[in-house]
Amino acid sequence: MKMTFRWFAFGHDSVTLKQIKQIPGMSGVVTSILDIPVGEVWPIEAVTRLKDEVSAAGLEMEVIESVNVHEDIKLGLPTRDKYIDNYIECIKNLSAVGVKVLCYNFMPVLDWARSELNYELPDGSFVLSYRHDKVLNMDPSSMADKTANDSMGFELPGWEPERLKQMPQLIEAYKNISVDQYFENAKYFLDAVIPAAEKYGVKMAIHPDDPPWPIFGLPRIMTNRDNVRRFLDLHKSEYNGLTLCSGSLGANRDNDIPAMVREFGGEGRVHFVHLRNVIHHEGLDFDESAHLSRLGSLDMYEIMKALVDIDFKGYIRPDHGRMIWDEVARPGYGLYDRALGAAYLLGLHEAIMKNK
Ligand code: DNO
Repeated sequence: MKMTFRWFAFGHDSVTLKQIKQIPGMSGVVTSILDIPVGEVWPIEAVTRLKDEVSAAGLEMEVIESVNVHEDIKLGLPTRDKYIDNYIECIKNLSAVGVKVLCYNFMPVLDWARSELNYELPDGSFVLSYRHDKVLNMDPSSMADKTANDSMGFELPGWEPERLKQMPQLIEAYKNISVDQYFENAKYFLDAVIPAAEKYGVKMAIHPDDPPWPIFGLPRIMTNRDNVRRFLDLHKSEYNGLTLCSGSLGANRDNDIPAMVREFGGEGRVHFVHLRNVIHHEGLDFDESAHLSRLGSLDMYEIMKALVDIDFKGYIRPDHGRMIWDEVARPGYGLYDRALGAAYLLGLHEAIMKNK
């Protein structure tokens, strides 16, 4: 497996490629182009520029996270075909510069959701946290301003201002879309895109819904083992795969992450793994935490063990870190705690390998 690090290109990150290169065991970065509006083609020139910048730093760029899916595709509107064609063009251009895995999500309107971006843990670090009641009481129309205030001036992936401004109308547009219809819309997308992914050698890896339960009455489908199975069965191909995110799926204490690694990874359908820990509280509430098993509710050893047992050959990355040592960075994506997370995960990996 290859250890990677998420990096926001073209001036969108406080972390530099030089710093990432110095983290022990890093093979490459997972990146994207945030400036291109969702639904448009990523031009070959921009993609090549990105690849050249990453290569010059001595790092690989084999995973992209994300090329977002236009809402018209998710809503199943007649205009979707144009956006699907553009999506395929993106896959083609990314393949031309050596991209092997494309992480994306099929969450309606919102990407991930939290009630706080800077919640203070007892150790004085700051993390993303989720209080279900607070999220339910959030006013979608004020989210753009709140997020801009809380995110230290960084644009958050999945919370782009242009997306947030349309939130109330978009939520309304989904009112009559059932979960079954939503799966149908996903199937239409997959049936068009997966043959192209096969042709260009880019494995699609859908990210689970974060958190993995419905919010704002929106249909959310990537939430548990059965729904992941249903999604992967919509189009049976190795190229219709999964980004297994321990923290997203793991927010629901009923989700057994090592079992999912064994089932879906064992079938060759997991191409990318996000590794982070969460602390479960009452009901659906949770906080993100440091990566160590004993500091959260997930057993990271068991997850890594499952990856070793299935001989996982894909990419992993330490997901969201705490904000520590007074770092000022994009919430969840500072340098220090993710670097500590990577070192810890590689340590687990080495120990498990030596005990095999
Ligand atoms: C948040 C991320 C997500 C993820 C997308 C993938 O930190 O895990 O924004 O990148 O859902 O499409």
